[in-house]
Amino acid sequence: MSTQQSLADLAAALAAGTIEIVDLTAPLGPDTPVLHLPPDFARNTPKVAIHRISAYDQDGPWWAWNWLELGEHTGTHFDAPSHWVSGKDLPDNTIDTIPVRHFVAPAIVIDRSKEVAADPDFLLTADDIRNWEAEHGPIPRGVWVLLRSDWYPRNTSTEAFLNTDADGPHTPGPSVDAVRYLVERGALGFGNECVGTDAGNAVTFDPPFPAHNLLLGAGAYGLASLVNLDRLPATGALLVVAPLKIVGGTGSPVRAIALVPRG
Ligand code: 23J
Ligand code: MN
Repeated sequence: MSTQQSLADLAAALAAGTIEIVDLTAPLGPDTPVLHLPPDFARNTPKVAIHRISAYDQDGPWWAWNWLELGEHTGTHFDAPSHWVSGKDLPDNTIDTIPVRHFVAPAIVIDRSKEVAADPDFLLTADDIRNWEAEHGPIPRGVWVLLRSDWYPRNTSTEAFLNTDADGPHTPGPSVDAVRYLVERGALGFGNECVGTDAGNAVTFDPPFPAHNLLLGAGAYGLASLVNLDRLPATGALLVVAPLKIVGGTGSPVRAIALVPRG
């Protein structure tokens, strides 16, 4: 089959609905939960603000438009390698220099929603990933590895989403050995439904924040605050995640979508 035919077949399947497009993006607005770092690190991202410039009024009789106050690491977003000190000297490490071909890539989904329902501190281990591979086959290089936790319905409440008590935040993520294994397998990146790629208590890990430290340090990427992972198959989805081309940016909100075969 010619590559031209492949693309024509894709367009036909999209038109016929045999390939569905699933939105993996949370609404981006004043209610979007943002990360609160531990008190030692007092500077945090502000909440999203959407400022009206005009709305068919005296400031613009024929047009409506807004300007945004928006952190790079806000809502459904992409972590570039330059976000972490471990990735600061890598080539093409800022959000505007990442090769565009990395914005279209397959995804595999590891479902630990039952375990997370029983334990919000759940950590995905390397053995979990190896067990997934025993069932579904080896994870190819250059694919997104997504942790389905069914955490995303909590994103309508900052309190439920961050799930913080006196001991800190309780949200699921990868263990250090899981992240090491993903790097070894050549993953394009890791995606989580929570506010960041790392688990809530990852500041206590060795190294701290392993999904940030080890993946970004290896030139891989992160995706945070994903939604609708329960609508993806374990294998076979194709992700399109296009960040803004922020000059020197360390990350960006994205509109993340998945192409999923149906029927
Ligand atoms: C800065 C420091 C720690 C973390 C994060 C950012 C994120 O989760 C992020 O959005 O990259 S854990
Ligand atoms: Mn981030």
